[in-house]
Amino acid sequence: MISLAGDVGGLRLRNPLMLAAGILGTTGASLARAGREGAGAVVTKSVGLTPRDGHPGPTVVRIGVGLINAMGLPNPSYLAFQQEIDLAREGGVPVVASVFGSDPSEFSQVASGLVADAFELNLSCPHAERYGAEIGCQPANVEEVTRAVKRAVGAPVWVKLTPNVSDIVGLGLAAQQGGADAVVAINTLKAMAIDVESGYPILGNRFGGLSGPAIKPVAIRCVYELSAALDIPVIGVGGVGCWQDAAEMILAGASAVQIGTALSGGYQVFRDIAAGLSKYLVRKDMTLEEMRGLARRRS
Ligand code: RRO
Repeated sequence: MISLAGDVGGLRLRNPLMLAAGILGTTGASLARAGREGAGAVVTKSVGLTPRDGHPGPTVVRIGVGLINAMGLPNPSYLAFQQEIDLAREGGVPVVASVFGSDPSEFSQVASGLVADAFELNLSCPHAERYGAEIGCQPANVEEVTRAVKRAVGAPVWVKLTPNVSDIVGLGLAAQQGGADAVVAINTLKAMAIDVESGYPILGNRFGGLSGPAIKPVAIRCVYELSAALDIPVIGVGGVGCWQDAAEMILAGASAVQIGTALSGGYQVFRDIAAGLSKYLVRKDMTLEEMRGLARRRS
């Protein structure tokens, strides 16, 4: 089988497929299992300074084209999370800690309090007051937070960007300027669902983040624009469920691909996508490197 191994954002990966943040990323056991089942790296659920219960339920609603979640950053705090990262390492692949905070100093305190193979800065959760996209929609904030965490930790720093802006490239350039080793695009799209019988919004938080097949074209567009403008790698995420979706991301310019909502179909998705990509590369007589960004060169 053709090799899918490569270097991405400061990490050596056996394949470019990762478990996305927020999906099966709360326990070391489920993260380790993703590694054993074929992921090239795993990203934890986002953790912050203090424990949070998250938003009131319902926190997830399935709609025809994906899921809308409003979990609300539930987490046990970074102080209780190192043991899960250590357990996750038993999966045999790099473990990326997703961290959030309300300002550069909170982000730095959380990241420097954890030992992980890399950090993914959540500057993009679409529905949490004082966190995520509320600060991450301003390029100056993205740059400042990135620079502070880069100073505070020795490991690679990735920045996960929000698509809920008119100019995601401006955010990517800010992350790059702040010293990011990669950007991750995209987090969920701000969304809402209403129950027509009761007339009530379905989610406890009313608003949530849309993921799954519906957002893939938005993610592809963002990866395409970002990879054309940035010198650092772009890691694509959003609606990838099969090898063709992953191939589309890579053709748009992604150096790696994260998989989230599709895990509802089981961990097998990693091996299925890796096998499909390998066969595609053989059929096209191409390397992964040659495939990356091909759609840009053909436009
Ligand atoms: O916890 C959440 O509700 C959540 C997060 Br941190 C995020 O980054 N994206 C999302 O859709 N939900």
